[in-house]
Amino acid sequence: MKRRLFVKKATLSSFATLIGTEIVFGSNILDGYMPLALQDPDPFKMFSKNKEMIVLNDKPWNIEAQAHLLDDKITPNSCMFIRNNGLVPENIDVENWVLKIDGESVAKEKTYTLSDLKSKFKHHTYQLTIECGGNGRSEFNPPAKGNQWTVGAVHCASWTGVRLKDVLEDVGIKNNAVYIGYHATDIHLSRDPKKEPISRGCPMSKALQDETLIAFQMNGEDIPFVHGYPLRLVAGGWPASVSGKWINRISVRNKVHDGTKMTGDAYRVPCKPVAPGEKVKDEDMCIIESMPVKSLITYPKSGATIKKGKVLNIRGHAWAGELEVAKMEYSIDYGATWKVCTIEKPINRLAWQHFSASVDFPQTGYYEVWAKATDTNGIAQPMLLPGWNPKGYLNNACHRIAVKVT
Ligand SMILES: Nc1nc2c(c(=O)[nH]1)N[C@H]1C(S)=C(S)[C@@H](COP(=O)(O)O)O[C@H]1N2
Ligand SMILES: [Mo]
Repeated sequence: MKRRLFVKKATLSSFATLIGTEIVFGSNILDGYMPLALQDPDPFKMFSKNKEMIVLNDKPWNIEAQAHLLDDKITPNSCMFIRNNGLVPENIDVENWVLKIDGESVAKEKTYTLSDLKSKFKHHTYQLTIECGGNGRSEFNPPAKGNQWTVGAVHCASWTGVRLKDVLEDVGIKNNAVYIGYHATDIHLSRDPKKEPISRGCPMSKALQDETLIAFQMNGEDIPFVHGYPLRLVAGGWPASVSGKWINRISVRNKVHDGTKMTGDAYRVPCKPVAPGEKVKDEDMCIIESMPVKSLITYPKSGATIKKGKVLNIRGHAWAGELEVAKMEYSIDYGATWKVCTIEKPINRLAWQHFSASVDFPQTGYYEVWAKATDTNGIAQPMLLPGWNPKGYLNNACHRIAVKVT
């Protein structure tokens, strides 16, 4: 009979630490065996996320926040939603990481190491609202396929990096440049190395804005692994899919970038409104650019109770894509009347704005507090679901919370 090889004492004790309790009969465990309790990765531990974050999918990882978790003015990593289209990169080699700038519209392609980027160009820091185009998808009817985001696929962290425009200037761009497209090191779900999970971009006008960065820091530290370490494109106010994570190449194109998820129904909506469920011709679909005006009540958490005669201090954030929020209002009577909230200026362009109000209730009972933002073009959030589209993008309907006055 073959001799049984038991798991080493040190391994056993590290298993016990990870599981958080003694492994009874652990000394009988065979070498090379992994306890079931450790086979299920814990995304909260793995990505340092708040335990109240909601996992929508584990392959790929898609995790959203809840409104009350987004109360901070600058979103911390612990409460930032995760949206992955593929598998996270394996074996990130920072020493040898390069960003290549190529494409039809560069004079001559050029590559930069991380230290080239950091030493050659001026650093800039901006707080940027980055919202998934599919945030709010769960409300659409007929339902749209994809992660059923409710309200938590938005964050506004502080990003530090170099301006894409400074790097492009250093490379030399031809007059016929139309669009940039990013490429990254994450892995297609099929594991086919010839396929990319996503490769999107933006027109030159957006690429050349001051706030469009090739970022290497978030909230003053290295970008967390799952949010794009070591290099991320950030383009605030546009669908978050433009903000490529783990980027190693940017192509300057002489036509609209045609990478994965730039065509068909992906991040495109009918150019003109259509009836729910209607088939839309490919040429009638338009790429989503600036995101619509939207807001979120982050305090209190929905379901709050308050004593009669007390005022309820509410607060939250509002944002409007490339624009600013000009007016913020709330209603406690389902939109029959609106009162104004205080709204702050953004800390910089493309950062969300903070609002607050003191709410009085006339009598005991059940209420809903609704919040409505209006942008500088005078466009307000709709109370009900806006225009249906095949993939359920751009739901900017008013956010609301339930309140009981007792
Ligand atoms: N390389 C790469 N970049 C990516 C994605 C991805 O899957 N791979 N997802 C995009 C989409 S659809 C969104 S909503 C945001 C999510 O960013 P976050 O995970 O940092 O919140 O990243 C974008 N950038
Ligand atoms: Mo997204």
